[in-house]
Amino acid sequence: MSELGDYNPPNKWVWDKENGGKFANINRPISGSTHQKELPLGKHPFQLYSQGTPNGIKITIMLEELLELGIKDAEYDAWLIRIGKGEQFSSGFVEINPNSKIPSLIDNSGNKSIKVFESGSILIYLADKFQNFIPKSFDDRTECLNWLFWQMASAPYLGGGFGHFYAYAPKKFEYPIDRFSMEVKRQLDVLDKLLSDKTYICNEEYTIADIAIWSWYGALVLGRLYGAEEFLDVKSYKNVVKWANLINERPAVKRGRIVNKISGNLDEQLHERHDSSDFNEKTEDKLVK
Ligand SMILES: N[C@@H](CCC(=O)N[C@@H](CS)C(=O)NCC(=O)O)C(=O)O
Repeated sequence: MSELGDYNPPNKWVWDKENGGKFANINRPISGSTHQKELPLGKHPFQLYSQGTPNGIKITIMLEELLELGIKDAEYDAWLIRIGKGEQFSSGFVEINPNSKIPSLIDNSGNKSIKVFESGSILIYLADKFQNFIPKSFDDRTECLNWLFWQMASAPYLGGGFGHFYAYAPKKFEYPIDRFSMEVKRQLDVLDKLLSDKTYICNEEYTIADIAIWSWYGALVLGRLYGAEEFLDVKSYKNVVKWANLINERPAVKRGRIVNKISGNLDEQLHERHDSSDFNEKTEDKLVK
């Protein structure tokens, strides 16, 4: 790999398998499965195949929020897909999501299985199905979806751009870190201004837009992403911090954010969730090795 500034792109790009970086062993320029393996199947209506990343926890938070409301039909099995080990490239996973990204969901509650992938699509699917966490009026629903899609579009800057170059790239390069810090701080400023006169993203109603944005920007300002609190001066976005702390206290969020999580403190990891009682038995023995 060349130093920054030394690279002259060849006429045709070729795949360098040894290019280093945290995800070099799983990144490939081709789609499809790498190995034959069926996905496990549990007893609940929803089968979630995921890892507790910011995109993954959007769904476990949403399902826990629905269960918190007493909606038993939202019961789910959360199976761990270790993306660092390439489990998203199994034949079973690719069958539900040809794009090989977590989270992916199967709804087995009806006559036929429904496959749902892309975290934003899954959130809308669950919100529409259970008529919760999405505004009822068309105008308010549109505003909620504006912000949900804003988040979907911002994640590649925060995660794929800033997070990748600040935390994961094999070397620190000023140019990309600078470019993506600028954009992430601009997005934090957008949120800070938005939240200056409202409790939640869409006024006084807690919605899937809050769930999606909290999972990324909430985690960032609470110091849980990339160790970048000081670098990005996250505390200066006071309205975002206040909103993030408010959502952090929700019981469903406390549960949902640890499901399928395999990093951090052991008491904040529940590798798989098949029953509400799993949260009480969160011991080392329950961790999937
Ligand atoms: N837009 C997708 C992005 C999903 C995504 O990037 N998932 C990451 C983890 S957060 C993943 O599965 N990475 C594995 C890989 O890239 O091979 C969504 O929101 O569902």
